[in-house]
Amino acid sequence: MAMTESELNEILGKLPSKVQKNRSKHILVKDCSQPDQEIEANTRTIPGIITNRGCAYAGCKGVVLGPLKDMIHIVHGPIGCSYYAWGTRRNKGKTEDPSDNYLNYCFSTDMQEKDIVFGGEKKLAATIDEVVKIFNPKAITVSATCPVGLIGDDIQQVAKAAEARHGIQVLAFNCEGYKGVSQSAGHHIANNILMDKVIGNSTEEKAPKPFAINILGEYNIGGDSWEIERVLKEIGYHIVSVMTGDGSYEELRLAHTSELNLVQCHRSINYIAEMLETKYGTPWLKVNFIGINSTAESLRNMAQYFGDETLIRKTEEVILRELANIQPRIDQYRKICDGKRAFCFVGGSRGHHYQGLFAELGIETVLAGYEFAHRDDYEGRKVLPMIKTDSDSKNIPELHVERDTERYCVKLSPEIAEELRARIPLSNYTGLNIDMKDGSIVVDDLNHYETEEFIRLLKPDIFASGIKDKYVVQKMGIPAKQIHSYDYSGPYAGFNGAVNFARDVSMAFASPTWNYITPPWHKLPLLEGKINEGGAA
Ligand code: CFM
Repeated sequence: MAMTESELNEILGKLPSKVQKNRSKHILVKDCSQPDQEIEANTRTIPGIITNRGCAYAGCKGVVLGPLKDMIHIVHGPIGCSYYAWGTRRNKGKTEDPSDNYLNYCFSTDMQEKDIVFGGEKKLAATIDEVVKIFNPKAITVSATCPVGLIGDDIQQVAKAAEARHGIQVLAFNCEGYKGVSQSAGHHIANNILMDKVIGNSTEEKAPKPFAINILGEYNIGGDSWEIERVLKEIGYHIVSVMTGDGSYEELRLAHTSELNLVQCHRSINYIAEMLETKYGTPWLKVNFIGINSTAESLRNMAQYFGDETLIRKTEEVILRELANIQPRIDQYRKICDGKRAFCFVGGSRGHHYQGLFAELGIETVLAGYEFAHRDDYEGRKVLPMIKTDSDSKNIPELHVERDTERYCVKLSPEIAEELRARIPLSNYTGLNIDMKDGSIVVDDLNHYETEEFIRLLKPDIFASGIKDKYVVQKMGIPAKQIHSYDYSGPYAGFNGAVNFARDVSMAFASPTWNYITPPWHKLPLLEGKINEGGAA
């Protein structure tokens, strides 16, 4: 069931005119006859609107830095910022020596009122010293939360002095929560410093094995990366580093030695991908390891890039065996799922990535979108030159990298590169919009009011989103599939992950719980209000 413009206007019509004007630019009804539908994204949420977005600190420390298991990540700020980020993003990690893995810890300067009044620099320096004394880590990160920027603590200076004292890298990130309009700003801040100070910070010049790759934008949520790596290693790839799921400081330093960079989550890490290409000449390939067909296609594209006959043959062998292994189980679950309709609204990449997996189970995505992605994640990288920078995006320093005079190396001849670009997404991402069906809805920064209204009108069978909105959805009698942290489940990536996802979604449909809930539209009030913009009479 497609949505009409008038139904959309019915939803937006309840809002004050200024808000209506703003929100209408963030929502589109897919019209296949218009190839370049625009959507506004990465702009401020209107104050007062209940958004699902996070903050810059969440994107920097929580998303990009947090999964680096052998570094200690100190949060400089009040304890709440640490506590609520402690273990909630299920980025798993293993180390041979368990004492080299700090993922289960929570390090905070626990700023108090007196630190806000008199400054927190001394406390931060003492925290770094204490951390070194107790744990003796290879490297440390310091992430600033809102008050740090407001009171003007110079964390860069504190980090520099600590580096001199301890002889290890101490990286400071000015990722105060308010630095951008969402966590997206924090991704960019983290990307810049990792690129500037860690990646390539090693004397190694060559990977020890052929087919050396980095996996960018894969965070090992619920073990996703392990399932992807299992297959890649069997095919014959040498994984230099994963950024940053189950990732390590040591591996990151070697990332310049790879021959290809895979990009899973474009939103959070396209900056590093681009900078690696500029500095070392290593192209990146957009992959999607969510969904059976996308996984197979990504593997085939990788083999095409290397163009090695043995690798191509092995890729086909592995795909064939994996498909034979999972297809009977997928077919069983498909019987439960077939014909259902989903909303797929996640942070920055999964709103797109999960649609193929839903389709493989017979589930159609009727509404999708991102909390904080940019226009290129919707419309494709072709819009990059058209994106205007506003004062919020100017807030984040741009890192200008240049070609490394010694290490830059052309990986493909211009003719082969051009020929490949016509066939595979080499250094390109075409975005979410192109894959949406006619009449489906694309919403940027979906808020709670719109969530309820879209559910009431379109009545999806399942709502794939996150922890912030799942209870609202469930109370409306609709199963919610949490695809940020997967609640207690996963992995969902790769071939075996697809079976886990099919099982969990089928369980959600088959649960008798929903029979006990009366959706609110069965008992709606008869009186409806309208906003009186002239004020009360
Ligand atoms: Fe990338 Fe992510 Fe996502 Fe993201 Fe996130 Fe996440 Fe996400 Mo939650 S890095 S943009 S900032 S794929 S934590 S692992 S699920 S919002 S869609």
